Amino acid sequence: MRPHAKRLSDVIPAPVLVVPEPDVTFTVTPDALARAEAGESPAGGGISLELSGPEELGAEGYRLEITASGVTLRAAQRAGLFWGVQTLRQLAAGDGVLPGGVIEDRPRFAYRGAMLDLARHFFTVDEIKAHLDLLVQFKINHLHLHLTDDQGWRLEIPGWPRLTEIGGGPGTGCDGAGPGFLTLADYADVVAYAAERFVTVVPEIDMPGHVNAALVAYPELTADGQPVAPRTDAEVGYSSLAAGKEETYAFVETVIKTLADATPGPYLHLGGDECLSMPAEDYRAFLSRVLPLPGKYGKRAIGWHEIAAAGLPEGTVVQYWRPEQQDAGVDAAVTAGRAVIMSPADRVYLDMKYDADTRLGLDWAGLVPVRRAYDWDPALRLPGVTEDALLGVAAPLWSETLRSVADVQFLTFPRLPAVAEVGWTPQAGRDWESFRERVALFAPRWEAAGVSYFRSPEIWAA
Ligand code: TNX
Repeated sequence: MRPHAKRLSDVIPAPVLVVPEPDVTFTVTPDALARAEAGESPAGGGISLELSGPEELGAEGYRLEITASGVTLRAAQRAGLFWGVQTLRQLAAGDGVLPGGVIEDRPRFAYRGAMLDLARHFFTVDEIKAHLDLLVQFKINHLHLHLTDDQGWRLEIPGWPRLTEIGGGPGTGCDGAGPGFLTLADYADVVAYAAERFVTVVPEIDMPGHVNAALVAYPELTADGQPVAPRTDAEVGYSSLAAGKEETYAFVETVIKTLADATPGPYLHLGGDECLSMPAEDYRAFLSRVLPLPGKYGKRAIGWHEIAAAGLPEGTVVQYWRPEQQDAGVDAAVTAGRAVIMSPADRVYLDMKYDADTRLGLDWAGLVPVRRAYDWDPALRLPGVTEDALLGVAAPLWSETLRSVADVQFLTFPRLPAVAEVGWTPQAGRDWESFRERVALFAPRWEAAGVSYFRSPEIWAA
């Protein structure tokens, strides 16, 4: 692509309002930016942070003014200042020169999420933090951790030590890749690190399906009390908790209470997907007892959209994912007042291959090139599920085929920036050609930072 002078609009996600002031620039230092990011006021170096209005830009909005004599960043809340600094960082990339003018910005949706699957392959605290640092640059504000599945159980639960002794095993594949688990202290460390960056951690314990690791650790949780074998393959849908056993509910309540106590954020994700080995009435009976538990401990339940088959307590959030299930009762949940997170696999699953040659990932929901992740409107995806019902948009990354942080980055970039813009920028302010040009500018930055992004031919000529 032809090199061009920096433009005030070269930001991802695209801001709501950009008014450039031609021929005006201001130069910032990395130091001043770091102080601004830490919320230090005055940040020095000509950057001034003001925690005063504009109220109309909401809890995460900000107003940025760049003149020849300095930068003024205003927001009603500290989160807005933090997102404003992410905008500044993108504009300053390279030489520190900021193009002059005014930006006014606020998100379309309150929930802009990314999910990392620690169960199929474990990632350490440091790896999770480094990943988060890359996500917040695009104003992602929820980090969903998929902590348990058939192949692994990755969170310490006091009183149930075999979960992590046995369930902290290899994950998918028999190459020994990916063992480990988070102690509660590790989890608190991640949660605190995220909170400093205005990111809410959403922990997921998947139930009543995807529980083979728990059943291996505690055979008393199986329907007949018989031991089951550990699994490292990528099959889904074969395991379930026993809906008819009281032990099940004692276990589940301990887990949910542990999670609620450890999680300052408002959400607990209870999974609920792919319970293919459980009769439908057992599934509903299980959920009718379990979905109210987060509320009992002061939290809101989130579940994959299969939970819409059950009665949903007030405050429950439904996360839509399966492309072919256009009519899974999500619209009825919305009519009953429940909120929805949009994660259609054929648009935002970061573990889908980009193209037929992609060496990682899956293709059960089709190929997801960058433009496919970008060019859609979450408010038009499901009949009866319109803008007002949407809490937001989230991009899951399942880790069956992942073995390293480089693998995570390869599937995440540049698709996550596309999804971040879907979640932040008003639909009328989005345009693929514009996104393509803006995301192209990240190649040298990712290269300098050692981020192994996918050099998509949709964006970069071969
Ligand atoms: C479906 S998405 C699953 C996961 C797999 C994923 C792979 C969802 C709620 N369940 O168990 O890892 O497909 O793409």
